[in-house]
Amino acid sequence: MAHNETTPDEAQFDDLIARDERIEPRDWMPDAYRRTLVRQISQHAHSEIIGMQPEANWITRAPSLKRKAILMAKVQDEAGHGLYLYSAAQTLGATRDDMTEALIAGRARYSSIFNYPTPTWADMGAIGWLVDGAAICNQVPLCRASYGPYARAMVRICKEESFHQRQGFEILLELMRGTPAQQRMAQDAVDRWYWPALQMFGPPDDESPNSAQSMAWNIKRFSNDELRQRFVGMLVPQAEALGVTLPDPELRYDEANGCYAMSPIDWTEFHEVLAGRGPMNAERLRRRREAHENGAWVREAATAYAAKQATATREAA
Ligand code: BYC
Repeated sequence: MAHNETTPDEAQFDDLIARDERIEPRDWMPDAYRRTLVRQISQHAHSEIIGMQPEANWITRAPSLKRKAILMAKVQDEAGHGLYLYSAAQTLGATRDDMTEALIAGRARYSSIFNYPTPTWADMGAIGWLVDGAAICNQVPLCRASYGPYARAMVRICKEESFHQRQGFEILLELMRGTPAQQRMAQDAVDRWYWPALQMFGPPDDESPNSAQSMAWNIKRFSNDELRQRFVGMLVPQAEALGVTLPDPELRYDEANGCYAMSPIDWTEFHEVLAGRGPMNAERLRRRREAHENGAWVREAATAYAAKQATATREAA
C-alpha cells in the first residue's frame, strides 16, 4: 500500500472525529490515540486517588459532625471518580494492576496540586474552592471528549465536583464571616493554593507537547492557557464575594485583548513537583503504597470468592 493511503478503518475513525461523534471501545482507533487516552485517563484516575489524601488528613479533625460528614462524602466521591476513570482506561486495554503498579512504583504522573500540605482547616475551603474549581473548568469540556467512556464518566464527575466546589466556597465564606484570626487563616490558605491551582492546567501552550494532537482528536477542546484564563475569570468575582484577595498584584482585566494580565507563573516550581521534588510527593507515594499493602487481604479474598463462584457456576452447568 502507498505510504499515505488511508485504510477503511482509518477513514472511518477520521470521519467520526470530523463529524464530532464518539469513538467507542469496539471501534478501531490509531495506537497513538489509544496511548494518549490511556495516559490522560490513568493520570486523571491517579489524581483522584492521591487527591483523597490531603483532605483525608482533616476528617478526624473537622470542626463539627456536620463538617466531618460532608468531608467524608467528598473524599468518598473522589474514590468513586478514580474507579470510573480506571474503568474507562480498562476499556482501552490497560489493566488495573499495571496502572496501580506504575503509580506505587513512582512511574506514573498525577496532578501536581496534590503534593502540597494541608496544615489548617481553611485548606479544606481553599481546596474545594480553588482545586475543585480548576477541575470543573478543565473537566466540563472533557464531557465532550471524543472517547465515549471517558466523556460519560466526566458527566457524573463534573456534577459531583460542583458540589465539592460549593462546599469549599462555603467553608471559606464562614471563615471570612468569623473572627480576624479565622479571616487570616482563610486568606493564608488562598495565598498558598492560588498559584499551584493555576498550574493544574498544565504548561503554557507553547510548551505543551500533547495539546495540538489532543485537540485535533477532540479529546481536549481548549488549550491549557485558555482554560487558565477562564478559571481566573471565574475566580475574580467569587473572591470579591468572599472578601479574599487573590495573591497577584499584577492581576487585572485587559479590555484591549479581553484577557486577564497576570504575574508570571513559577514554572520552575511546577517542574520540580513533576520531578517528584514537591513538598509532599514522597509522603503521598509512601501512604499510597502502604494503603495498597494493607489492602492485599481484600484483593486475595475477592479473588478467592470469584474462583469459588466460577467453580459453582461450572458445576451447576
Ligand atoms: N500535574 O502536553 P501537556 C481533581 C504533564 S483531580 C502533573 O499540556 P496534556 C480532584 C502532562 O501529563 C484533577 N502533570 O499534557 C481530585 C504531560 O506529561 P506526559 C486532575 C502535569 O495531557 C481530588 C506534560 O506535563 N485532572 O480534580 O495535553 C480532590 C506536558 O503537558 C500537569 C485531570 O487529570 C499537572 N498539573 O494536558 C479534588 C484532568 N499538567 O504525560 C480535586 C485530565 C501537565 O507527557 N487531564 N502535566 O509525561 C488533562 O486535562 C490534561 O492531561 C492536562 C495536561 C491539562 C492536565
